[in-house]
Amino acid sequence: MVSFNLPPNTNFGFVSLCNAAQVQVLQLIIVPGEEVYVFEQLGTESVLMPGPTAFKSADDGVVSVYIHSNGKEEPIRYQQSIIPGTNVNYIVLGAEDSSDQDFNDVIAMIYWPIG
Ligand SMILES: [Ca+2]
Repeated sequence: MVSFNLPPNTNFGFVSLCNAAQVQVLQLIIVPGEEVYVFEQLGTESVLMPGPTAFKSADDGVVSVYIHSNGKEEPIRYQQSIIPGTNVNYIVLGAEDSSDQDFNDVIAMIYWPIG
């Protein structure tokens, strides 16, 4: 699981895609135990993991992503930046479900602002 510090009470966008031979399950956690969104999909060719694409961060701004497949948590690597010359913040992350270390089994993006 990885956690990110977004600005509090801010609308943000989210999208996830899978490239894996095993079902991928992603939890987007905004308030642990209270506000958790689950995305689940199987697909090897950048298949959209269907679900909502707009959310709002909570009072603490912390947003966490937990990804698992076959009951095993996946390691996640990510990069956070701002599109140069704008105020568009983005986080792109990749997760690995087995041993080939391509880290594309789930690719997801969080970005803000939206609207
Ligand atoms: Ca892989």
